[in-house]
Amino acid sequence: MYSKRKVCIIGVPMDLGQTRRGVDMGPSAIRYAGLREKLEELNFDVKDHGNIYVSHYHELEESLKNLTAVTEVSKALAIMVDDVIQNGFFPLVLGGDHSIAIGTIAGVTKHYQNTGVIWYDAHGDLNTPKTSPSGNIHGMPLAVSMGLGHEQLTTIYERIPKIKAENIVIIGARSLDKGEKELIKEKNIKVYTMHEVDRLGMAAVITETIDYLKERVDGIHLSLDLDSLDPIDAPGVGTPVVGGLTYRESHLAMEMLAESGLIVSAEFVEVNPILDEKNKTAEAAVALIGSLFGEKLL
Ligand code: B3U
Ligand code: MN
Ligand code: MN
Repeated sequence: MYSKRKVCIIGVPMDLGQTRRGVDMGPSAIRYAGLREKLEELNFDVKDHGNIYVSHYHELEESLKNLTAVTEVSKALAIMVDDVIQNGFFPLVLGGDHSIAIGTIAGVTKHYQNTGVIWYDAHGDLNTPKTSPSGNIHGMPLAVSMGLGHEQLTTIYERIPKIKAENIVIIGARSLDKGEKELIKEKNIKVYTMHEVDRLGMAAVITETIDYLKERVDGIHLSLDLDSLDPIDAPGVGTPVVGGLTYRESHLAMEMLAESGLIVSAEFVEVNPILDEKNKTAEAAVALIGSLFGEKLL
């Protein structure tokens, strides 16, 4: 497990990276599901920084929705994450939609030369304004972190790119747009789609992921989109995609990542309580966070 037993929770009530309202309540739902208690049970020293301020003003730009507001929040989040790491805490960021990863990764990569990223998601989030079918920034954060996309987003916290293509592993993908598929091939990004998860099994996927990344990186950020899970296990997300990862295999993934000791930061995103069934998705997030922080069944 992590040498640091200190975790700092940062909520980002962001819903401007996509068009379905309600995901801004994600941080509250995850806290309500018992996040702090879970971490304290596991003997972590827990601090909760509260939420980053997100405005409710929606711009009506066509190509890149709410660019100004998303940029502002990303900058504020980057500063907060940077500060939290500086103070010796593990940053645990709660979304909010997945556009928040732009800020989280900007803050984390300040502290590592070669950050690895595990992108646990039904989607690739590798669109650029040119390839995006929606103009929604939550479909772009991984591309932005690779230095691709709108300058205003790629230049946050100066370092461009923040993440190298060879330091990324995507797990659970099953809804990739044409431009995303082309980018994956062009940059040779390592992706375990549902096909590979089914063929190899999650244990082998995580073993391979760790072996692949540990050679090249000095820390791994986990970016977990709850829509990676099957909608049966996580109904409260904005863009559910059938045929997803199960609750069980996701727990196994988190347990194996905990054992690796390589995860240095994490975010759990896209929980939308309005679309949820009795806080099931937020509860799944807390349970998975427990496993990521070393909770064992026995
Ligand atoms: N790839 C699509 C849809 C999408 C991306 N991320 C989510 N949905 N959650 C897009 O709009 O870029
Ligand atoms: Mn996503
Ligand atoms: Mn997704």
